[in-house]
Amino acid sequence: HHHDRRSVGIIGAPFSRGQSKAGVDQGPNVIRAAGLLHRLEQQGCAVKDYGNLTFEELDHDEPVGRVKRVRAVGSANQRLSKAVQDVKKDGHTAVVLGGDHSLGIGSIHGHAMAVGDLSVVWVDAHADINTPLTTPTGNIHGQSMSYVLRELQSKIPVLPNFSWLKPCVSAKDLVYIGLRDLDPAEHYILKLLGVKAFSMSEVDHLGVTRVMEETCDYLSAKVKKPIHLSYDIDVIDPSVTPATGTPVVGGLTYREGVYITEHLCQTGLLSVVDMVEVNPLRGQTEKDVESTVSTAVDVLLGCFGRRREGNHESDYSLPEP
Ligand code: 4U7
Ligand code: MN
Ligand code: MN
Ligand code: MN
Repeated sequence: HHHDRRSVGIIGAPFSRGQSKAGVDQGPNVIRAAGLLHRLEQQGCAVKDYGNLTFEELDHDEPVGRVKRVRAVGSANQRLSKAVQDVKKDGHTAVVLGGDHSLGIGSIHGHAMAVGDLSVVWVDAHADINTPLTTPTGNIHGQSMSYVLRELQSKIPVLPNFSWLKPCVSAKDLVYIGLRDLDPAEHYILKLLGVKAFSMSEVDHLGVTRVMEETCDYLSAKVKKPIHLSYDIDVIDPSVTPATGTPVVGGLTYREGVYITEHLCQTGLLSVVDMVEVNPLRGQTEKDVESTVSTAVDVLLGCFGRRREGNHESDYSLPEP
């Protein structure tokens, strides 16, 4: 099983306006420079690079209530949504290289427009489910899930450049893994909606193996929907992936971080994968950046069949002397 040639469509989304630190827009290029495409091909994938999206610069983008750079984020996500729809129509598993996590909005929306109902696995130190009215920072990368959840629509005000967005995810189809830094409103929302969440306490208690078994059991209890994996590199401990905008101590080990994608790959349901919040300007040293980027690449390779036991092509044969 799983030795079919997977086809992967890569979208670079060098976008940073969902937060305020410089450098996260260099994510797509540093992840490519670390050899992602070549290594995917080496492990038997057919890879098509759709290149980097370009985003419009807006001169007037004043805060709307607390929410910062809302017009830029709205217009960028509309473009990303279209790009994800195109890649899905071409028949690929899509990989979105961020960029900040506000990109989750357009990526999930485009995915849902292309395939219909889907499951979301949000792997992150943070829940990114503040509403525009609860956000302590105004940064949209901490609000993405509230924009796409059907159950929260009555709590989301009308925002400029977001009229294209239709809520497209049900709370029962969402699972969080790795949480350890939630604002009170976010914690309240998770309890209110009964969202399935494996915080770092659950990872400690159950171990990552049972967390992944329970995640997949929960998501495929009724019908097997395509899975949208949104992977924020800050879920992994900052001792391993320090080059990110909002590091939080007490995160996943490298091994747990990679195990998550190895396990999700086995479901055969991975349909879109976001890799976000890699910021090469946030590392203290060259080594910090290298460790962060190479971990992001390994996490992505795990989505497409890389196994730590080793891999070989199904038609492999030993050379005859
Ligand atoms: B990330 C925060 F207040 N919750 O809303 C917020 F702590 O995409 C952080 O997960 C959000 O990195 C972090 O701004 C967004 C804050
Ligand atoms: Mn096999
Ligand atoms: Mn995030
Ligand atoms: Mn985060």
